[in-house]
Amino acid sequence: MATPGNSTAGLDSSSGDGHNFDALIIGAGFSGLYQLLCLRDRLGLSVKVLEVAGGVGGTWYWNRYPGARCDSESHSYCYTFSEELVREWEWSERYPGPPEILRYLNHVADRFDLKRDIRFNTRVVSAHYDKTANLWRVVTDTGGALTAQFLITAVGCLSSANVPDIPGLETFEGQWYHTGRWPHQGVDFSGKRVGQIGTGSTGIQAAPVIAETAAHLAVFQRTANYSVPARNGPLTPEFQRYVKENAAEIRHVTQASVNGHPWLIAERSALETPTAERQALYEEAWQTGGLRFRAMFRDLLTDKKANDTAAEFIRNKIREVVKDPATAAKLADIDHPYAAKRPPIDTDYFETFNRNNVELVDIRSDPIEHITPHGIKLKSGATHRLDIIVFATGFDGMTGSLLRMDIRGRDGLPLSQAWSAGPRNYLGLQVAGFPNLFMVTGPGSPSVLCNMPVAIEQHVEWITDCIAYLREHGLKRVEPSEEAVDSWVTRVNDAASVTLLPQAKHAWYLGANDPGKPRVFMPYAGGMAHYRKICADIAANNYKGFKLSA
Ligand code: N01
Repeated sequence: MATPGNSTAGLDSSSGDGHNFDALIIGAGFSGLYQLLCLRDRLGLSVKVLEVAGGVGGTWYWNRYPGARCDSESHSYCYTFSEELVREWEWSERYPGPPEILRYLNHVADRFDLKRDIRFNTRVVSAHYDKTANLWRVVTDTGGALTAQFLITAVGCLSSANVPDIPGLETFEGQWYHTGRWPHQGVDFSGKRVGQIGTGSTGIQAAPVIAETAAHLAVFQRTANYSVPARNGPLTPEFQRYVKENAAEIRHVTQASVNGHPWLIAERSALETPTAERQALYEEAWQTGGLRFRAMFRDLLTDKKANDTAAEFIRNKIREVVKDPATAAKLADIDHPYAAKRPPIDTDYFETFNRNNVELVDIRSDPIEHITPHGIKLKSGATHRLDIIVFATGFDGMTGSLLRMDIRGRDGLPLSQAWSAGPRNYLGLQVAGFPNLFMVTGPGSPSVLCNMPVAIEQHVEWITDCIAYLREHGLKRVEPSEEAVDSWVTRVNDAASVTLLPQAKHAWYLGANDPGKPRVFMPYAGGMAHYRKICADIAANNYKGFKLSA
């Protein structure tokens, strides 16, 4: 990590005079805030963050839908770069909800005096690389034109809401909302007939809470999904003390683990464990709750037969919980391996279907034909009268927010063209032909397969060190070679292919929820700890695979 106070500001022409900066960062969520702190306070650069929202928080600024809650455990869903910060912040629940995460991020922003360098309510429209000046020229929707030597996208992996193109939506006379753009004043469901489309992590969190006040809730399910109880609750004083006293050990485990969680994947094999013992272990994990379920056996994501044991355990739980056998059968009719799609965790999701005011609508067998002024009509002709439609239909994941900006590299090459066959980059960090552009948790990095703050800290620190290295060596440009990109793309494909992850053909990991998107497995599935080592080795090897120039 670069040393604090190692200021090299002003080596370039940028002066931070309001238009020209050493670095511009897009986004003020977990990534953008920490990137600002590192570049400004550790390297002494002039930096500005451009953020479309009216406050810090990134994904948590927008995702305030009913039941929203992080499914990483709070004591690991935070920064670890400052021991004081870890010591002074107290999480109240096992899984933090948006209000608590937003309080935390505002606390961080205030504590490190970050807000003065963030321009809120400012959307980046375009970012073009000027080869002659070696600058990024950035235009915003507020009319501003800014330049910087370095451009860092900290736009999150799940920021571009995906509202499906269902005919007739414009004729709907009720209200409709996407969970990822939830109104900050909330939505009153009381007395309303609500239709929720989507049963991913979001829909599974939202349905039980919507059902509490809606007159009627119809959940439109295209793909049945696994879920394990979250078992949220207040943290005990003993646990809070444990977190403070063992902060270093917790950090060590999150960094050593495959998914950045504060536990390691067990070394035992599901197939080699006797049936009764295996069932007992699943039952124990079910009672404990949360994503730890996935970590019970080492082979759940690499061996279909091993995975089947977990899948069948969860299907049996669904059949046990849901009283109506026909509804239970539809909920348990899951067509992909467990955890091949992002595994949701829930609070009373399956129990919700035992309520009199909740109905499961199977749109796999009877798809939505169109939206009418008063509801949803299915292919069979069946209609569902609705006052409110909730789209829990996910995001244009990983590449959506990047491609929606008009980013152009050397000689005007649009990023959309460079990525026409899918995201091609080196380490998920840099794209050939786009000098000095860095992506925090971009496609090709572990990102969404990891507890995000762990992935973010690693990326931000790597980028910071790389920029420090350039400056220390009098270098002005960094970009990957085509060969390095080719070999990384192969490595990303190979890492996915030895897992069951690509078997979920409709997962957003593959871009499958967007009809126009190339089908490429986007995150790096080789594990966060392994990825961390690859990045560190490349840096130690004078940034092997990158072209550095004066
Ligand atoms: O989105 P999704 P999400 N007609 O894409 C359905 C993170 N997250 O917002 O599977 C009908 O997973 C789609 O059906 P199908 C987490 O990484 C984190 O739930 O494509 N249905 C699916 O059921 C997660 O993975 C937390 O057949 C349509 C659903 O909509 C990611 O966000 C909490 C449709 C979309 O599921 C995205 O989750 C929540 C259509 N045209 C989310 N289009 C944390 O706690 C889509 N669907 C950190």
